Amino acid sequence: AQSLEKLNMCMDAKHHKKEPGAEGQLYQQCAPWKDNACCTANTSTEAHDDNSYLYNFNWNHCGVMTPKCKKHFIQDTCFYECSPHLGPWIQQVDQSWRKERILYVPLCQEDCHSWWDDCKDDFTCKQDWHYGWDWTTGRNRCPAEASCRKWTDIFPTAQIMCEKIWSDSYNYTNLPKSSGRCMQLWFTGKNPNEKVAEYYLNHAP
Ligand code: FOL
Repeated sequence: AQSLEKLNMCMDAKHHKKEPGAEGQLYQQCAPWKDNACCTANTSTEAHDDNSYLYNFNWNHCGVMTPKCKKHFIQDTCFYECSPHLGPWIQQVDQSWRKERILYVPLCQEDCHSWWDDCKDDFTCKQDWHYGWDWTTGRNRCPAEASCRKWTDIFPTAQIMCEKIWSDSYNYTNLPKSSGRCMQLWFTGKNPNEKVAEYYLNHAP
């Protein structure tokens, strides 16, 4: 039972619900999770807002992020906040803003590559977006020692971006969506990640 619970649970983090469940409506890109979600409708709306209160995070820290790039960060936010099937990858952490995090979630290759492809003409100043920002204005700015550079200077490959941007939340894989053995940020219809979580729960490392 202890293990079965991992197939349908929410992490103990900043905005997650205690237990997953249906939400009548979730906003735009978060809508695929509406039948079973760890995010509230409010969180799903905020996920789409440039000046969101979720983390006060500023995507436009090196000039305005292009819409085609931003849509992947919105999708990542929906995935992170709404997914009820991350149990196999949830770890305890000692952080001021959350008690649990995800670590090494196997990400489908298409989702990682399309994310990097759509962002590769953008700019950023840091590889790890979890740590080391200047928060003196209340929103993250590049610290003095980190100047804005081309995306590809900071993230030479899709793998480096997907793994490093959220300090190893994701594990890069060569697995296609069709394998059923990787997690999808983008889907329509029934959530395909439930079966993937079930697979990894029964094939624990
Ligand atoms: N998406 C995914 N896939 N995994 C995540 O872990 C994740 N996390 C966030 C958003 N999307 C995610 C949350 N992002 C800070 C920075 C980013 C952030 C949350 C918090 C922040 O306050 N950083 C401080 C250090 C805070 C601390 O650890 O005490 C900093 O130094 O910049």
